[in-house]
Amino acid sequence: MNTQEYIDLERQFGAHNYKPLDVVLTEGHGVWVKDVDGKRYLDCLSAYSAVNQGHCHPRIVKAMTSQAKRLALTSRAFRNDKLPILYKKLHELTGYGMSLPMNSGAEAVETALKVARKWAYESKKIAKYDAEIIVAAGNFHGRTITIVSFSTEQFYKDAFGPFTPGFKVVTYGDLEELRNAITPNTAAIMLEPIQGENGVIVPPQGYLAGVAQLCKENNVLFIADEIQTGLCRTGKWFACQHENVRPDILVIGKALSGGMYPVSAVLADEAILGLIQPGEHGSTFGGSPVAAAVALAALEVLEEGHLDQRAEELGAYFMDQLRQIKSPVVKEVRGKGLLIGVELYPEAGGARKYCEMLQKKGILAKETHDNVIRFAPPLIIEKKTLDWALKRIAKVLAK
Ligand code: IF1
Repeated sequence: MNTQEYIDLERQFGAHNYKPLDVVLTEGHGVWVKDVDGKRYLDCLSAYSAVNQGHCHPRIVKAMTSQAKRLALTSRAFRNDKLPILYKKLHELTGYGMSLPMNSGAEAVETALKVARKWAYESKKIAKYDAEIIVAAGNFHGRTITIVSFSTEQFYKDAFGPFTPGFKVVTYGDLEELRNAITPNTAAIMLEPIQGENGVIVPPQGYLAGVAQLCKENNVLFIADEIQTGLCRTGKWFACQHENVRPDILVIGKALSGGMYPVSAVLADEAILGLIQPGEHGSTFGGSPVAAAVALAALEVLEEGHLDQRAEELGAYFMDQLRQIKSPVVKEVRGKGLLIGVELYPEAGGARKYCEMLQKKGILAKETHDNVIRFAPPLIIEKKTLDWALKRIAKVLAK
């Protein structure tokens, strides 16, 4: 079958909840992917930062296939011999006392919200059910009904009410507004350290540290959604570390499996995560032997390849070179590490068109909102490959 035949089949029988670029991929190794017509592309999206380690990393593939042959799933009704090893690894890497494994990012966010509410009632002694959780305008935390309840993007929620109460929205980056929004009933504030979906929005310097300080002063939990920014993407293991912030609850996913399998987790100390009692929360697949084996390998690849440093160095280079491109359409280049947004002037006619031009030149990138092109290649990318891409990006942006 050729590209068009796959697209037609998908259009006929698949729900139309996406409008992907018209490229049908069939293979991927490292930073390169290949389509069904045999054309090769540089992946500059990394499956929204799930594939930080590169496509089909041999070590993660091996961990997954050998575990799949041995024991794939026990459910949490029985124990398995891989999950404790992952718990220990997460503790050693992050210092958090405990973790709770789930599958998708949205499930991990939901888990963090449940944990924060339980902490509010049992530890902070907020009256049931008065707990409030503060979130930021422009947030993206997933697609469940509770999560879209506090989205500020009408399109994500409009058709899906009634909504879950208990959330309050403040302007991202505005500490004063946050200070005024906190009440004795505030259980937590949940933020992305960089807003990915909102167009790679980096908050003002000192914002995250300020949020952490406000949380401390008011006995409020700081939940960091590092599903996209975490695991080396921004040049540190976690983006909060750019401001020396240690969130009370850390939510991770995506690259926790190197893209091999959905693996997410919520990390916190025992005073918080220890409140969850048997039966209060769970998942059939979360923490399966395959998930744990895959996550362990994915973490080892990040660690041993020093992918945090690579992201920092190559990201600085990539961003600097992007800024030097003489283009009539580029308004701003921003980001951290290898999470980069190139914002175009609205008069340019939308980022989608530019992503399609990049596709023709062998680069896959994805627009976010209308006017931002996101560049987030796997962190294993080499400088010479970035130079290859920059030449082509410059040509496209010159138009
Ligand atoms: C889609 C965007 C990225 C996330 C943060 C939680 C989740 C995500 C910070 C939920 C997921 C996704 C999901 C994907 C596209 C994507 C995305 F374009 F929508 F904005 F990455 F930037 N927190 N991000 O970024 O994780 O449940 O999907 O595992 O189409 O929804 P999930």
